[in-house]
Amino acid sequence: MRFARLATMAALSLAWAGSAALAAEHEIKIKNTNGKGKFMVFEPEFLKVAPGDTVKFVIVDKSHNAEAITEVWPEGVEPLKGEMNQDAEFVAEKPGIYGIKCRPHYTMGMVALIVAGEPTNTNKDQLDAFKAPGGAKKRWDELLKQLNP
Ligand SMILES: [Cu+2]
Repeated sequence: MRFARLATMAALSLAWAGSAALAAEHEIKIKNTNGKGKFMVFEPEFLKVAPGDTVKFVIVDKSHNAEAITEVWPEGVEPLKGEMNQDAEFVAEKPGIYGIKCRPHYTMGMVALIVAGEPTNTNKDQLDAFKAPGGAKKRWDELLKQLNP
């Protein structure tokens, strides 16, 4: 009994060390077009990651940036604030839903949604309260459909 418990704890700590070591890096491209009639896009615009993973934004076309939609951003995680025409990255340290926008094209719908871990036990209340501005609403709603297929 006692041995079994020790073994379980050892297995758990190994699993924890393993997941930290395996933190992945994801890439989202920042582009003028996806080549399929959609303009001012993050590609991909919806991404599932594991907590602790790094998400990197890569400038393909100029006149864009990537930054946090602070209304939809897990508490305690430093909001992303990429400069114009600069690659940027953040670590999705906590499970939750991370909203991303391009500042100049926000109201044109240049947004992305990143989900770290299980979305149901996180900042979903933020998401429910959030209203995407102007022309961003249509694409935001499309992203939400991917969140709750
Ligand atoms: Cu943009």
